[in-house]
Amino acid sequence: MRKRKLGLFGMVIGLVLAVVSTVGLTASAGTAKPAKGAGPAVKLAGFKIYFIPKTTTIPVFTQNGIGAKEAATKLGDTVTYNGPTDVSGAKQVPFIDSAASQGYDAIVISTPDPAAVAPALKRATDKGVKVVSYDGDTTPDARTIFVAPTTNKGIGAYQVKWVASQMHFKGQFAILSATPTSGNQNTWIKFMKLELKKKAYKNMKLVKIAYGNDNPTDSAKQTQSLLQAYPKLKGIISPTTVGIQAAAQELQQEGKCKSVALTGLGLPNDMRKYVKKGCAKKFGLWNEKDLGYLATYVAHYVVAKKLDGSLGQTFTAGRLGKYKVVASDGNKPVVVLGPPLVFTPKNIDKYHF
Ligand code: RAM
Repeated sequence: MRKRKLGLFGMVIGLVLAVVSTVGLTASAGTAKPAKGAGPAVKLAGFKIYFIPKTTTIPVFTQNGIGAKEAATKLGDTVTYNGPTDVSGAKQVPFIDSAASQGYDAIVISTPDPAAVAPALKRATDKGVKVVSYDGDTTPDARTIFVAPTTNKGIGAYQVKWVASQMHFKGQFAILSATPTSGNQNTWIKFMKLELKKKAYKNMKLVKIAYGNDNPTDSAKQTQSLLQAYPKLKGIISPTTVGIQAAAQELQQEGKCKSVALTGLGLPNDMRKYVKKGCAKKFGLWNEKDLGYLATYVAHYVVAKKLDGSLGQTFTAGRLGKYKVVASDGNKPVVVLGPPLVFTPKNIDKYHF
């Protein structure tokens, strides 16, 4: 989480950046001149970062890529944004291998399948590439730091609270997730189940966890099946921007927006028309541009050897301010972007992403 005070480390980073800007470093010339008799030149910027989303076809990741490029411009680095058109860990592997063989300094990755990408990430690490995961984490041994959008516990608990208040703490509800291997969704679901143990939810029953694979067609089909199999269904939590949008469309088509409460994680631009029709009254997300921006700053500092995953290290991520490397909800080392944004019919028009 952010910390207010600028510590010694932040000042050192500030000094380094000041040096970088005074010597006018560009993306291709980020090398500080060594003093006479000193060791080899230390690269301060001009890093090549390969940014690999779960897929290039989901707007969330486009936003992450925009934020990543903004950060790179600020830092004097370059970002290549590329990934598969399917949501598949196996299909991310060629992108990881190509980053490693082309001499990239760092890979920033969100994966739908941690086990599928871990061997390739370790191969890349062996070649000297630094790995930072964000959004969809890898296995901890395959990356230096994970950049989380918000705390897992928080996002799990919020989604349960949002659905509960709309279904008056009573009745059956289901979860429509992404792929069954998706680490971020699985972790959030784990924390939803923890929240559900509280007394307040004793009259609510989670009847099914369905998987729409972060694919619009699969997600729509899974929503249809849920509505057929559970005619008394009172709520759906969809912790994926693809799932929640497909579920909203389906509920609207079936005329069930009033009887089935829908919540989860969605993009305001995807959800606006459904919110206006009363098909989603409260859901959340975070600023996806900022998430890509923060992950790129973390990758930069890892390559620059300013961050190594030690807990307690602090750094300044440009316009976002100061952050700290922490242990969060049983995972470490993690940098957490911040609390989620909550969208309602009242505020949805303030958000345009
Ligand atoms: C989808 C993806 C992504 C997740 C969001 C909430 O876009 O699964 O990983 O963070 O939903």
